[in-house]
Formats: sequence, C-alpha cells, structure tokens
Amino acid sequence: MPSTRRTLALFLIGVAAAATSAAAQQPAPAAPPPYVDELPGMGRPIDTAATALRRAALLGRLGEAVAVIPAARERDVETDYIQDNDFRQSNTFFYFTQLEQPAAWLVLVAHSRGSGAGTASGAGAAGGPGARADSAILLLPDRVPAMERWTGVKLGPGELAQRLTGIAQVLSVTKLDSILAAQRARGVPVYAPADRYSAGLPAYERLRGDSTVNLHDLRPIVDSMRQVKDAAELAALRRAIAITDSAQRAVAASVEPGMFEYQVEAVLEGTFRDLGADRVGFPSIVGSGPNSTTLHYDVNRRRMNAGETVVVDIGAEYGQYTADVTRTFPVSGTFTPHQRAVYELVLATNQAVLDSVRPGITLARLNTIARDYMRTHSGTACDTVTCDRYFIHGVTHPIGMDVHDVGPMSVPLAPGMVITDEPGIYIPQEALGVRIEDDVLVTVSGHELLTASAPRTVAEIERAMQRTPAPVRRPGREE
Ligand SMILES: [Mn+2]
Repeated sequence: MPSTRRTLALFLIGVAAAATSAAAQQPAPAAPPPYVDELPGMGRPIDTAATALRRAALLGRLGEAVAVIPAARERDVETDYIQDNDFRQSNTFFYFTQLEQPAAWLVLVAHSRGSGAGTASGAGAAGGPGARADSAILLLPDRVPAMERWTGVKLGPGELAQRLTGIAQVLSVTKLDSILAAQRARGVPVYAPADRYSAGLPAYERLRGDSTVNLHDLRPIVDSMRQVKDAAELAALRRAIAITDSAQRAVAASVEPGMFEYQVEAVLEGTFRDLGADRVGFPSIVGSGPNSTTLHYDVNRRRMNAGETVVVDIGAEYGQYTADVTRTFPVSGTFTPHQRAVYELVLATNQAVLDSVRPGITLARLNTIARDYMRTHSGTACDTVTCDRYFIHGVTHPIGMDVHDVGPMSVPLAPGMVITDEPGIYIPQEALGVRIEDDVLVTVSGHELLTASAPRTVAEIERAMQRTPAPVRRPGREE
C-alpha cells in the first residue's frame, strides 16, 4: 500500500525515469542517479518533522554538550557470513535521522544557555541573550561511483541530502575529525552510544582513549526517549503489526497434517514480503509438537502431525519497527478437549493482563497479575499441579525497533508505550505448548489491542483454519 508521503518519491521517480531513458542512448552518465527510495538500498522517505523533534528533545536534555552518533557499517558478504544480506541501520542513529545509509555520523551540538527554543535542524537559532544555538551536523561518506556499481547508489553530502533529511549541515565524513577536535576544544561533555556500532570505529576509540575527554554513554538517554513512541513510530508499528496479523491468517489457512514447519515459515515470510515488510524482526518460530515447548525454537524442520499444536511466534519489520505476535494452532484444525482447556486458560490469562494495561501500572505488576491468574484458574488443565508451573517466561516486554525493546520492567506505563501480552503454557512430557501473544498500545484511558485482526479465540482459530475446497497436499521435503 502506498504511504501517505509519496509526493516527493513520485517526483523523484519521474527524475530517475527521465535519466534512465536518456542513459539508454549514451555511455554511462557522469552524474550518478538521484537518491530515491525506490532504488535499492535507498531506504524509505524520511519524516523530517519527526526526526527534528527527536533531535531537539535530545539536545534539550543534554545541556552544554555534544552527541556523536555513528551509523551502522556496511557488512561484507565474503567475511561476515550474512545470509540476510541487507543493511540495517543502528537504531540510535535511525531514531534521529531515519536515514538508512552506512558509515555516516550524526553530531548534535547542544548549548545550555537560556531557555529559548533551539533548532535541531542544523540552521542554528538566531543569536541574542537566552537564545540557544543547537545544531545538527550529518556526515556522509563521499560517493564513489565505481563502487556504486557493486553496492548501489548512496546518498552523499550535498543539497539532495539536506532536502531529504531536513538537516541543513550535511558534510563529508572526512570532516569528522576536525569537527570532533573543535568540540573537544570546547571542553564540554561528549555523549556517544557505548555499543557495538561505536566499538572499533577509530573516531570513537580516540574519544575513549583520551583521558581529557569527558565521555558518557548516550544510550541510556536515547533508550529512555524510545520508550514512548511518537506518531511516526506508531504508524510504522501499526503497519508491521497489520502485516504480521495477515501472516497469521495465512498460516491458519494453510496449516495441515503432514506439512513441514518450514513450509509454514515460507507461507508467513512470503506474506511478510508480499505486503512490503522489510525483513523479519526476529527469526520466525514455527514449533510443532515437542518443539512447541521450546520458547525460541527456530530450526523449523519438523513434519507436523494431526493432534499436535504448532506455536507460530513471528514479527514483520517495517520501517525499522517490529511486531511480535504469537498464535497457536491445532495442526488438524480442531483442538482436542485437553488442548482446548489449556488454550482457554492461556487466553483468559492474556485477557486478564490486557484488562489491566493502563498508564501507571508496571510490567513487573502485569507479570504478577498473569501468574496469579493462571495459578488460581488452573482447575485440572495441568493435572495435579497448577499451570503457572509450566509458564516459564515473563508475560510482557516492550516492542519497538528492538523486538525486546528498551525500557526497564519497573517503569510505570505511559500513553504511547507499546508492549506484548504473551502468557504461555509448555508441558514437555505432553509435547504440548500454547502461547498467545498480542501487542498492546498504552493509551490515556487504558489500552488498545493492536493485534485484533489476527484470530485469537478458539472459535476464531478453528474458523480461520477451515478450508474449502479440500487443501492440496504439499510435496514437502524428500526423505
Ligand atoms: Mn514477545
């Protein structure tokens, strides 16, 4: 589906199409093609208003300081053993730029004097007493057209980069050292993410090795900002979740005895890509029978049998944000009475947690609610013990750019946070696992169930699995 911000992209497609038809008659043009999101590796259009607000919010928290944020590096298909050979940006860099370019840097210069409104756009505020002069500097690698024959077109320093990113100062990354030297001369604290994206980069290691630099980890500050999602983040999450819900419906319509777990994986990941997901947010979990009791099983090689359950825990990633949705299906299309009793308990626990989600409550408290509910409502579903004994993981975590997103269990929920609700019961001796995982937005008045379009109740699951006409037996793997 087209996004709402297509005008610029459509304009640029026109430019690219004109350049392409001209190029067909001539040798390769001297000027490389323009940056458009439809070209490979170019990323999606940037919400420049959203990213400017995030930069301004960070600068407002930093006082007199400088933040130095590297992008992710390009990986090497010959040395990194990357099967998922696409570039994925550092979440911290993406949060402030939405730019999917490797080997870039963002330098944010914060001034604390006065309380006047600053600008994170890089233009700098007008002077005067009390005015701020915050600025953003984006540093991009210079383009190397010969390399782009291999790697695709990159966005280099220049006017186009300024327009697409909304950052007024876009310079060559060769200026990084002189910019950092000038900032070090100011003697202000330097904030950089102390993570795997920074580690090993010469510019970062020089900061770390210099005892005169007052270096701090930027991640805790950014991570705290990431807990409450803004409108642009929620739009990406909703789209990732809608795609994932569709994949669960596709799974429901295709699961049958004799099918292999990887064929379910093919159905759901095919749906992801068909609907525009960028990649999986995490390895797809398709665990049947005994594998349904392994929480992070993702080998997906087993043949499924009638009478078993299959746990399908999946998340499409869209625009750097990932869904996390689990459904459990009876392979034959109908739950046995015992499976149904376990399923109904998991669902009721899920509902008890959902009903409790509201501003002010903590994830730790939701965990307690889930365990208490399951323990006191077990009946005979788990024979002589209560079923919470087989509930061996937490009931919730935040989602966002990380599937297990940033944020402590102790933080009170606030509107704009998005969390999972995922009780489960895993009984190894019965080779029976059931997990039901929904994604929930915390709202001012309580919550919104974001995963409502995926079948959830026993009746909805069994109805979604009804197939007419009779399914065609899939060939599967040769044995
Ligand atoms: Mn989860």
